[in-house]
Amino acid sequence: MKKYFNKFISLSVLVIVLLSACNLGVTPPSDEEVVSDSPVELSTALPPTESVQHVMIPGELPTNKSGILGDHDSSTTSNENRAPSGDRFTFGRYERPFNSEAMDIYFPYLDIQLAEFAMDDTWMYATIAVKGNELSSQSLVGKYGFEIDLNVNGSGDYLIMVLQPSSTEWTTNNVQVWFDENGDIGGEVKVVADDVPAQGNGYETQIFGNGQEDDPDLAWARISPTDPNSVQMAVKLSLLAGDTSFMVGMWAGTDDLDAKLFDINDMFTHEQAGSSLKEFEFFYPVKEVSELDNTCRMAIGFQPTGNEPGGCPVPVPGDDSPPPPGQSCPPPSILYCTANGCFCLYPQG
Ligand SMILES: [Ca+2]
Ligand SMILES: [Ca+2]
Ligand SMILES: [Ca+2]
Ligand SMILES: [Ca+2]
Repeated sequence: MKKYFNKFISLSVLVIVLLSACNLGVTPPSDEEVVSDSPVELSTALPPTESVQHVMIPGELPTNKSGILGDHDSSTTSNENRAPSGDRFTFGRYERPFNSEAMDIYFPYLDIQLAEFAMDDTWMYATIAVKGNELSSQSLVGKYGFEIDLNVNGSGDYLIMVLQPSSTEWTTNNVQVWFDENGDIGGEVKVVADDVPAQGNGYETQIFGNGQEDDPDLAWARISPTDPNSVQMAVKLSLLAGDTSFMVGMWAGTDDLDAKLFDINDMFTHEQAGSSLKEFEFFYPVKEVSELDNTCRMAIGFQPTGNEPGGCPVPVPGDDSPPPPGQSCPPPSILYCTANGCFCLYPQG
């Protein structure tokens, strides 16, 4: 039913666009423009009609967040050509905002510092704040996105991505939504690297950003008007088809952040991918998987136990992780806020 409704809306928009185009066609030229009165020339001078008529545009983000999550700051150890922690290929966790092999170039615009998720009646909003460049302002020339695991089984269902956001106005330009229609993401063992690299096709179905979407208003992105190092994405809640409890993990990267390469740790071996941690001496440095950062997945709409596949750990009852003073945690711990409050997560293992 919803599908037909969307089709109806799309058709209506098309009709409106066509009508607008017709109106343009019969608008009398202004006095200065009377060069030719040939109707043939007038019709060939029509502007292209492929620009999309948007009906719904996101506004400001809700102040109430459904989840807040810190991520490791690789700038603290970048002069040693390594990440401080948070890079565990086997478990699908990445902290490698560095170039391949030498790891002597650190990309602050790929280093996630804080991720936030929020919802209102119409939209879900994901915010990714990356490391600021202390020497100069920087362009966010990476890809930024988030994965949604609807049934909390560790296998991502949707990937929303924006490529090189450059505007502080909401735009659908360079925004993509991908779906894993055949459900093969995660391979044999969800989240965890498979023993034998899988031959899956990742998020193979693009449902937005290819010019053939049912809903031209489904997904948007902008750079935060108040923070040049924050990317904001807004996607209609209708994508979730009524689901209210799910997992969300955030990503930043370049070539290796590719819808078809999910899960990345099933497409490469650990040897091929390398590691950004010198403690993993057999795998250091990063090799075929580089210029990449992600977060653990935060629980949205429910209180996590910490056992959700790919989910962020949570303190066990009785654990006295101190509540973060003023929403910041002492390194190397990171902040995690769920429906039940905030705590500091310390690196495990
Ligand atoms: Ca990370
Ligand atoms: Ca990071
Ligand atoms: Ca797997
Ligand atoms: Ca697939």
